[in-house]
Amino acid sequence: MSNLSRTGVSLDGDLLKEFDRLITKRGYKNRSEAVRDLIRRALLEEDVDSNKSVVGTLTLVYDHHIPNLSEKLTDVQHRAGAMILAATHVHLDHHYCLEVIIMKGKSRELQAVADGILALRGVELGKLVLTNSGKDLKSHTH
Ligand code: NI
Repeated sequence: MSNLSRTGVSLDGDLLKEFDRLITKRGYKNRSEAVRDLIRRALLEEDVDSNKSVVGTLTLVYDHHIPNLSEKLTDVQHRAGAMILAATHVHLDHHYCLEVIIMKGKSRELQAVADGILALRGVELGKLVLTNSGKDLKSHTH
């Protein structure tokens, strides 16, 4: 980590107690790391709301016996073109498939692709997680 700056924060005692309880529960070793993560998350949300390029993983579970669903899923991904970086498919059981699709692009475009996929009949569960490369928000100390 370069350019390490220190800052102090005034907090109500009860609020600090609640915060300590939360960070212990989440497994943070110290307050600094927890505060850094909260700041990163807030900054990322800002990015995600903007027109900046982000990466996203869409996880979905679907029933591959639904007619044409596999073809539709493939079509959507071909139409998304270069936004789709990779996709992994796991056959969960006789009916269900799990797919994780890794995408890169503007957040609203990724959201649109995800919405299109999640709206297909037979897609039972799905969640899009957006993040960024971490370039602007260095999270590693090594
Ligand atoms: Ni499958």
